[in-house]
Amino acid sequence: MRIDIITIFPGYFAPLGMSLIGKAALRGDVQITVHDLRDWSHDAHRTVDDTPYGGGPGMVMKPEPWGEALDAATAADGPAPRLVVPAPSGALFTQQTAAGYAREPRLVFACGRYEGIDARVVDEARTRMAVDEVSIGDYVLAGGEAAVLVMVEAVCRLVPGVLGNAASVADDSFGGSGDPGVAAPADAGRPEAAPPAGGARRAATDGCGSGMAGLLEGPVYTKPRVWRGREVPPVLLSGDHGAIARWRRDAALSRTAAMRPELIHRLDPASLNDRDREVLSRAGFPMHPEDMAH
Ligand code: 6GU
Repeated sequence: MRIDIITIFPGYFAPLGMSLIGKAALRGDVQITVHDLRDWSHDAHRTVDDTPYGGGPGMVMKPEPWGEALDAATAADGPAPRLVVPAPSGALFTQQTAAGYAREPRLVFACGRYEGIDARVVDEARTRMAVDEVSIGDYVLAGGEAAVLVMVEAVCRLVPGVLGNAASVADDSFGGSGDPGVAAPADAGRPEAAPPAGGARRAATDGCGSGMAGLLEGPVYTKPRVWRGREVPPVLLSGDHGAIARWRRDAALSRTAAMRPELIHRLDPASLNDRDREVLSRAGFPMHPEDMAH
């Protein structure tokens, strides 16, 4: 996978040289290039912003440097990239979005600052490439850079070969959607936009892959068996893989019910067995199928 990032703060992306993604880049599993938007400005001050038409506070990023930067990014050989524009006004970036992006051969991230980028840049880009405007959550950052760091990490760890242990992807909270062996819905990779017809909101996960899809991960333990008087749950030492899997599912259901009750309501009732219903019922969820919103 090839990723280009366009920003006025190239130094912001130094962390991508570290850890998992840094090693993946050294191996050539991902190729990440960071570009300084000011390289496409044409005045001595390297200006990239101007005052907003219609008045108002702050500055707006000028279209000309962005147009030239995107021309350069798309002029490269190979498939047309998908352009990702981080913005708090965008559609929500989810694990499903990350899984879709991980299957793209090329991504270009365009980091806005100030009050945003002149809207004609995205309009014009849409005439020649796929464009997503994406938010990472309901809070406002000072610019797109931190959001792009988050998205690049979420995407790259799903690229085959990047993560040491592919099985751990399927067990993640929101896991399963990253499983490269599992067919994706046709719209995988599109950020969560309007709710699907019928008013039902799509689940945080795509519901495919591991049996834990749609649930948060429960607690994990390592040696020593007793630490400061606290024992590891004995079932984890039992060697009974069925009992361990069941314990982990109980823990995931309880944690999800406590932390993210809305995720319980998005579960497919058909994916729940009697034991699941018992656990959820103890966590305060009446789990008769007819009670469940889906
Ligand atoms: Cl993608 N950008 C900015 N500036 N703020 C955000 C965001 C993005 N996602 C959440 N807040």
